[in-house]
Formats: sequence, C-alpha cells, structure tokens
Amino acid sequence: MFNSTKKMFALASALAILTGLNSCKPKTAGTAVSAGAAEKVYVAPGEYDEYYGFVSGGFSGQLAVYGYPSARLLKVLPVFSVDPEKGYGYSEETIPLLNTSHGFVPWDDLHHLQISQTDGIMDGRWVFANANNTPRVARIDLTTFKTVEIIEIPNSAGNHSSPFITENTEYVVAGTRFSVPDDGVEYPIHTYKENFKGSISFISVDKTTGNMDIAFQLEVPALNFDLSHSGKGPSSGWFFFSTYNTEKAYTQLEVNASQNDKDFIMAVNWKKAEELIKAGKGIKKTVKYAHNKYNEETHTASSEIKTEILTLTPDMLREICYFIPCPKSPHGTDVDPSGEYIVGSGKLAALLPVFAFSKIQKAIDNKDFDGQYDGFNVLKYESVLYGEVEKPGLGPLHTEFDDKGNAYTSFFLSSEIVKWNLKDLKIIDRSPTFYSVGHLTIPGGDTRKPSGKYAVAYNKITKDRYLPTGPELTQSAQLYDISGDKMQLLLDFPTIGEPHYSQIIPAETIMKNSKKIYNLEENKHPYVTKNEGDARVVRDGKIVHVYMAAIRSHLAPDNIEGIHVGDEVYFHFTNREQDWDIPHGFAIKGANTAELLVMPGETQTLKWTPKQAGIWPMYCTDFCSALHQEMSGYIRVSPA
Ligand code: CUK
Ligand code: CUA
Repeated sequence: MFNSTKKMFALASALAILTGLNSCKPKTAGTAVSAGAAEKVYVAPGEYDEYYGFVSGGFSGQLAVYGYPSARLLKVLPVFSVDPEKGYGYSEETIPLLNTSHGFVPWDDLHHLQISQTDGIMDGRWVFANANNTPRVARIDLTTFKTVEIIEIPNSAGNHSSPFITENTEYVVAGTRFSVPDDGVEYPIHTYKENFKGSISFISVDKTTGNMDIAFQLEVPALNFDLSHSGKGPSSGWFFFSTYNTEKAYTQLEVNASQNDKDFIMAVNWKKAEELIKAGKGIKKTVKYAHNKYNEETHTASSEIKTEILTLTPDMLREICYFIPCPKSPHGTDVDPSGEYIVGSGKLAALLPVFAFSKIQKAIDNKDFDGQYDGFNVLKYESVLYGEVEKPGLGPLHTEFDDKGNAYTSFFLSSEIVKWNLKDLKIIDRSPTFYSVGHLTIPGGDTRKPSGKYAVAYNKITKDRYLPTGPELTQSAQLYDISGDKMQLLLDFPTIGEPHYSQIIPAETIMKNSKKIYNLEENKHPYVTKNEGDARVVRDGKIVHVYMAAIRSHLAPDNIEGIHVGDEVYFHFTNREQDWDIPHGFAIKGANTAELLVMPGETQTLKWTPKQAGIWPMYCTDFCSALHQEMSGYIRVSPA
C-alpha cells in the first residue's frame, strides 16, 4: 500500500514559518541590486522594449501587459472582470462575454496565462487565461489585445490547474481545484470520500480560428488539482498534473491535507484519450455551461448555453492515467525544454524531485507499481525518479528553465530564486526576492526554446519596497538578469492585482501581427453608421435605436429629441476614424448603465432607459482633438 506516514512536527514548523514571515526589512534589501542595473533596464524615450510580458492580475480578474526590460505598464487587458477603462462588460457588445450558466459574473480571479504554441514554441497568436472562481477559460486575440472567447467548465470548482496547453495548442486543459459532485447535485459534505470527485477537461482549439470547445472531460479521483504542464518532445502526448490532498480531507485542509509524506503528480496520456474519443468511445453526459464568443467582424458577442460533454469510462481511464508519488503537496509541475525531466515542487518538501519521462514509460511497461490509489496504478517513486535536488530551499513553488540546461525554482518560505543544474542537480546560485516569490517567468521558460536573458519574480508580499499607500500596498515583481552564472537583481516594479503566472515573448512576434484600426468598410455590426448622412433615430414602439456617428470633432446626431421617459434607448455609436489610436468615448449625464469607449472603425452600444424628463448633455470622454470639448450634444427627454 502507498506510504502515508505522518510527520506532524515537520509540518507544524513549516506552518509556523509560513504564517510568521517577513515582518521586517532585511539589511540586504537595498544592496542586492547589481552595479549597472539601471543601464540594463533603461529603454530610451521613443524606443521599444525587447519583450512583451503578459502578467496575471490575480484577484483583479484582468491581465497586465508590460514591456521588458523597462517594466513599463503598457495596458491592462480586461478578461474576467468588468473594466471601465476599456468599456469592457458595460457595452451591449461585451456584456455577453461575462455570461455564465449562473448569469452575469462581473468579477473573477485570474491565475494563469499561456501563449499559444506551435511545435512547443510560443507563436504569439493568442493568450489563454483561467478564471478560478466560476471556472472558465478565456482566449485573448493578440492582434487586437481583446478577449474574444470565454468557455465555462462544468463539474469543476476553483479552476486552478488551467489553462495550460499542449505543444501545438491542440488542447487547453482545465483541472478542478475543489473536488465536487456533478453540478447541481448535493450530498452531505462528510460523504466527501464517496461522493466527491475530481475532473480534468480538455478543451480543443481550432487551428485556424482559435475557437474552443470542450472535447472531453475525465472524471478522476477526489484530489485537489493544483497545476499542470504539457509534455513535449519525447513526452509529447502526455500531460502532468500536480495534486494534493491524498488524505481526502474536507475540513481544516491546512493541517488535514498536509499529513501524507507524498501526494501525486498525475500523468495523463491525452493522445490515447483523444484516440478513444475519435473512435466513438466517448460517453455523453448532460451538463450546463456557457460558451461566449466575440465576433471581430460584427463587433458583437454571443452567449450560448451548451448541455453535453463526452467522458470516458473508469476502465478506459485506468489505461490512461498513472500516479507518480511526489513529496508533500506538490504545487508546480514543470517540464524541462527537452521534455525528459519533470520537476515536482512540494510546498512543504525539503527536497526537489526530478522525474524522468523515459523511466515513467519503462515503469508503465514493466508494471512497476507501488499499489493503487482509487483503482489507479501508482508508479514506484524510485523507479521513475531521475534524482533529487537536496536542500534547495523552503517552500518550492514553480520552476522555469533557461537555454543552458539550468532550472530556476521559486521558494516562497525562504523567499528566493534558486538556480540549479538539470544534469547533476547541483545548486549554482541563489538570489533573495522581496518578498515571498510565487511564480517566476523566463521568456519561453516553459517552452522548447527558452531564452537565458531575464527572469521575473512575481512576489506575494510587498511590505517596505515602495512608498506606503495605506493598509494595502501594490503587489510587486522583480526583474533579474540571468545571463551570467550569478543572477542579478535589476528592478522592482508594481503589478496590478496579485501576479501569478506570466508569459514573456519577444516583442517582434506580437508586433508583426498587431492591428492598428478596424476597417470601417468591413464593419458588419447590424447597427453600424458608416456615413454621417445615415446617422438617425429610429423608433419601434418603446424601443429607440440611435444610429450615431463620431469623427473629430462632432457627434451625429448632436441634438436628439422625441425621447420619452420609459423608452428603451440604444445608442449605437460608430467611431468613423481610420487613424491608429483615435478612440472616442461616449457619456450621457445620468445614464446609470454605462459609458462607452469605441475604437477606430468599431461600433459599440450603450443602453439607456431615461427615468426623468429633462435635458441630458452627452459628450466624448476621450481627448481626441483640439476641439474635443466641442464634441458634445443634447438629448431632450419628454414625459411619458
Ligand atoms: S498559483 Cu499563484 S503562486 Cu494560483 Cu499559479 Cu503558484
Ligand atoms: Cu472624441 Cu473627444
């Protein structure tokens, strides 16, 4: 039977460190910066950065776009939360994107990002992001930097092990953090062991359009799925999920889910699952999930509720999924650029195990098992282990790789990045982080072709690094030069929300496909106004459509009469500009629904139901020309 010795003392001391951390500023804080740091991050005015960094905004539900090495914040990209700066989630066109099977959800928690890949290298077409709370995966189009698709994941809760992708973006995976019964089913919580279960979903991505669909969902034992990463090269066709809570605890998890010496990394042969599904072996299951799409030609979004997924039988699953014992609640599971090594980071482990994919294959072939877990074969730890990194640090979380065969692991408790060599597992260097690093990212650091230039640490605690701003401080990240043997801290910079994972990609890859305007001639919005002469007010009973056209520096129509209290008025606002970076905004006094921000060539709609007679001024909110203040008008609302 699988070893489950309890080591309460070690655990208690680890938990004590965990909670009593970093109450004062280390003396080294100010001196840790290397000489010449300023020069290395200086990007002269008018010059571009070398890399784009896409950084999770954590509980803000958004993601941030930075230029590296300057760490200039370029944009906040709205994904799972409404964002007035972009008009996201306010216009009639973007509201459907935040629809779920539970209705409109205006705020979620975004943890991980992954840029689409071709042959295991970032291709810069899309970035995928996960919503943790109400489980969803989003796709952002990197030609327009717009969220264009969001798919909900049924039978999941705390969609944390997500949205990691396969080498050619065939699938995005989503593993559930909370084990739960099927949606809509309730059991006594103390029947967790019998009635709760885990799920991992494979979402297919269309090669041409990027459109997602849930290809299949696998029901797996009740475990907490934490993170995951795709195999590559020799391990192509496999996916690795870190899991914790082999104890199957459902109360006081911080103690009860930390008892066993080892939890698991689950290795899944998704190629085999795909074959079974393609051979018609999938079983239909009734579910409910929203699938939302934004159409960049019509500039409108739709939300559809879908009701069916495919799953495989437990018998089939046992031939596809294997458990690898991994010390003490593994968090990150990271596959090296060659695809042979898998690093498991046990949050409470005193060592870092590295597994070899070739040994995993051999152990499966030889049936070299160490018992079973819920009927699934557990591989023998010693048989699949390549080696252990000894005394690496405290609280390992995540590992990324450079182009020289080195690995970099973040340590939350000892607050440092540790550089070690993949071949001999010897530690090369350590560098403190201020404070308590979570994720770290190297450009391409989880792909087949990493760069060895920079690493960015995304920290959980800020404390004394910046000017105080009341009880809450900005979150913090740090940029390191990793081109030499020793890591060098170059820069601190603030982030939005709490940064979790990020992706860093050469700027060139994104810039070459970047879109500057929407072509007005190609605008297929049903209420577009392409020519100013077509601007008009059309009444249909209580519903009024205002076809509005905007160009520097006036609105058409600029005086609107004949609106009555109780009418449902739709302002379809077309920005007729065809110049890069000339948005127009739209605001009406007292409109309690929203404002708009409309890009060149785009149409967006503001819905307003006036409740009071009067004169209601309207104007453009985005300073667009010397006569921006003149870009205004009046709406007369008469009694019902
Ligand atoms: S988690 Cu944030 S530090 Cu949600 Cu990726 Cu590891
Ligand atoms: Cu348009 Cu100001």
